[in-house]
Amino acid sequence: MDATIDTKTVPSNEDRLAKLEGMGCSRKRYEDPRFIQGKGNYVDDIKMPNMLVGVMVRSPYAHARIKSIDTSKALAHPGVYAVLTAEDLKPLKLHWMPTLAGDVQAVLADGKVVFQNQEVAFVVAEDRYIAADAAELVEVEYEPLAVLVDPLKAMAPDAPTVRDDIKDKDVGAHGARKHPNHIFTWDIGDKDKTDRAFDNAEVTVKQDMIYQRVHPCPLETCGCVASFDKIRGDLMVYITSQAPHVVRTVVGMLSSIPESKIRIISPDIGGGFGNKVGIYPGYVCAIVASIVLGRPVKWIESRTENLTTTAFARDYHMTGELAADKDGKIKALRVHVTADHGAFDACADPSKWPAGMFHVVTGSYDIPNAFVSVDGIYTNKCPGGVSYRCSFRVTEAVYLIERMVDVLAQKLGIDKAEIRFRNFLRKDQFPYQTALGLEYDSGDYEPALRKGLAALDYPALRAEQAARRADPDAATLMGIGICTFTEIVGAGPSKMCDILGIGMFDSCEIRVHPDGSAIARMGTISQGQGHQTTYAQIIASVAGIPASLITVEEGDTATAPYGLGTYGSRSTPVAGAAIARASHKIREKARKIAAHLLEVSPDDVEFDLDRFVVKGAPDQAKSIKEVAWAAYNNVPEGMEMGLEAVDYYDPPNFTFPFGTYICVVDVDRFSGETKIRRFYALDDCGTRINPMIIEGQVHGGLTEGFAVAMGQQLTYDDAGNVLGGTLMDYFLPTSMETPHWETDFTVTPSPHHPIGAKGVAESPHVGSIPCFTAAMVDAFAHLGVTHMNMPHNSFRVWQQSHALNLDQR
Ligand code: MCN
Ligand code: CUN
Repeated sequence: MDATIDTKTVPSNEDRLAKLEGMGCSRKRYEDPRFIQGKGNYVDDIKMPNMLVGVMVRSPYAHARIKSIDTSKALAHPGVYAVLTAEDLKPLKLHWMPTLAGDVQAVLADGKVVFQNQEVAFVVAEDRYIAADAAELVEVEYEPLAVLVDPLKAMAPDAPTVRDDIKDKDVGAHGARKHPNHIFTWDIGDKDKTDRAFDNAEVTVKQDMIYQRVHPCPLETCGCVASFDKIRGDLMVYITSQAPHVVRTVVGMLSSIPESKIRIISPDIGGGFGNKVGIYPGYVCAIVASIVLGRPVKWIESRTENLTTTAFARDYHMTGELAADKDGKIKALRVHVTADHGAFDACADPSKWPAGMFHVVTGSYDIPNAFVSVDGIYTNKCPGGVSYRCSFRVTEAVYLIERMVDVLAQKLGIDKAEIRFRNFLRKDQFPYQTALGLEYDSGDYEPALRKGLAALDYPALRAEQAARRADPDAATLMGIGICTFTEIVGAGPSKMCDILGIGMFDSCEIRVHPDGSAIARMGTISQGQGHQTTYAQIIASVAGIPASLITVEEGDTATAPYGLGTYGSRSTPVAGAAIARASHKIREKARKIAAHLLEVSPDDVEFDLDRFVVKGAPDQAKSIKEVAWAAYNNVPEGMEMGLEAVDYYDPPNFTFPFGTYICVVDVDRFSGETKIRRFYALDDCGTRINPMIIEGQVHGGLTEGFAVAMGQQLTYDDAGNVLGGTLMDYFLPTSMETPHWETDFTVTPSPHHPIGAKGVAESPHVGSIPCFTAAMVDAFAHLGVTHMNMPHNSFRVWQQSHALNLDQR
């Protein structure tokens, strides 16, 4: 089969095209009626007969030795069925579990606790209230230890040791360890060549920046309902997972139950944003409790548990350096990162990449030399996660390069748009090998930036800004931020990306029924992205079956083909390709059946939207509906009956969506209050399947970007207490705070994807955050400010104004 499927169809018949609702159509979301009416089916909606509920006992200390745990009072409480501690899990060898990053993590604290709210015991009772009351009765005696919260101090000789269990191991999953709190050093690029380019450079710039610790905040927290059938030996788990098949494999590994006897179901998921990729102790405890008690056990996190114990993101302490000539042409990039991974390295990255896809850090620019070094560090903070609407550390990478380009422009006095034009990769350079070993598939950056500058009348904005700056009495400062990012999504080629040894392919299975309707199943799982709507559109365009007649089902490992799940905007680049190819297989079989019915050779039959037509004889045709019926009673001699297809797609490369974002802010110089005057987001994700869903994804991603840039931060005090464990303290923007978004697009198809599509869902998050910072810094740039760390909340901005004496009326 050709790598590229020709889906250019002649809109010969508008009605038929409209009925198909194929690619390019803003089909209304099939999911919305159930979500809008509160008819979704989330994990906490699942109620099973005889179900018990588990609640975690958690550590108030960030670092402490456990001297004793007394569970007797809790066990004596009426309605309590079990209290699990590490001692109970030891005989099952389940008190520790492997992490996706090659480390181990305590399921329940074994001897000491290493972060605040760490899981210490699991109380199982008749209902949640009883379990919560009994959890209070578990008596744990702690001996507090010195706490390590600052990753920059972690490698000091006298730093407290976070991980006693591995303190003497001098090799970890990613190579040599230099200190008991050191996880890995990951280097990429040519250090000597890069150093030489710096030595010989006309200009160099250097900037430290902190990408603060944040947390994705899905409306639904994490949870599961585990149900073990003692008679049949079957385990069924309803779970909030972005990767149900991976969960099945991991549960199989941990429990020794064959995967054929494990069924993992991710029902409706109330947002994921990377929070639901990892495997958490609560899941393991609920499963163990169900196996031990022979009854279904539910575990659902509270909001605070979610914010403080599952899946942090960022916490990157970065130093960037650029070497350039006097005209601003970049010659080299050098980066060092200290990455705070918390107490266990439970980051959900493809196995071989301890810093994810951070090496996309050369961005949209032609940078001949680059070297990156990342040190992963243990601290007394929550482990896990890493992703938050970001394809594995891309957010950090884009932030760094976009900030550095601005810093260089400022040093040279070159306009920030102009310096980008001087360094952009040109269209004819694709496919482009970056200095850090990636091959960008396609891109066309210059027209995107030109379109953005024109849409906002950039020269007029700069003129207004200059006038504002010249006025000593102006109450507000004005800043213009530009971000011209390149994303990397679609993990990924199995030769580069795996999870626990399983290549990161994805899958699609389509069955066409006799009446011409169809069911399609994929290895991905929607958490709000609208896959049931858009996947059907791909099938409609390629196989000619109206989208409204296609049922899309995901998330049940008993029915869906194996897939690696939905995160890293991989669904369209990977599963989307499998869908197109499976649809194409359906179409080719249908063509043969049609030719048989029309008594001509298959070569003489053309596909036309939803039917097959004899070339040169348009009145001789068979609709896909007629062909579907024939597939079950009248197929050519020797052909198998039925009309179905399966495709497992291992992508040859990632896809590289890109965009131009421009932000205009007005900052009150006396109070620091900031208004986002305009935010323009141009995204290029190749072939667009559903423009309305893309716009919704962009709005959501921009809103999360706004949240991170302007307010979100998980702060820890010196004792390791999390400050910001509730939504009173942790900023979650509502429609009241959220600015108005202006969206735009260009289309540069991916040359290797069967329908030319790239992912889009994370681009707005990745691209907007540096854009907000750029705008904030730009407001103060004429005063020599080159960088401001996030979050840019009023207080911090006021501090900035204050330091510059701007708040003195
Ligand atoms: N799409 C399209 N045309 C394209 C690309 C995408 O029409 N060229 C459509 C897709 O068909 C799909 C949606 O846009 O319906 C997103 O597709 P894609 O970019 O492939 O991303 P995924 O489906 O893999 O979604 C994952 C991504 C991630 S990683 C995070 S984080 C995030 C995001 O999706 N979490 C979300 N968007 C979210 N949206 C909601 N509502 N909830 C979340 O938890
Ligand atoms: Cu990166 S957060 Mo999304 O991959 O689920």
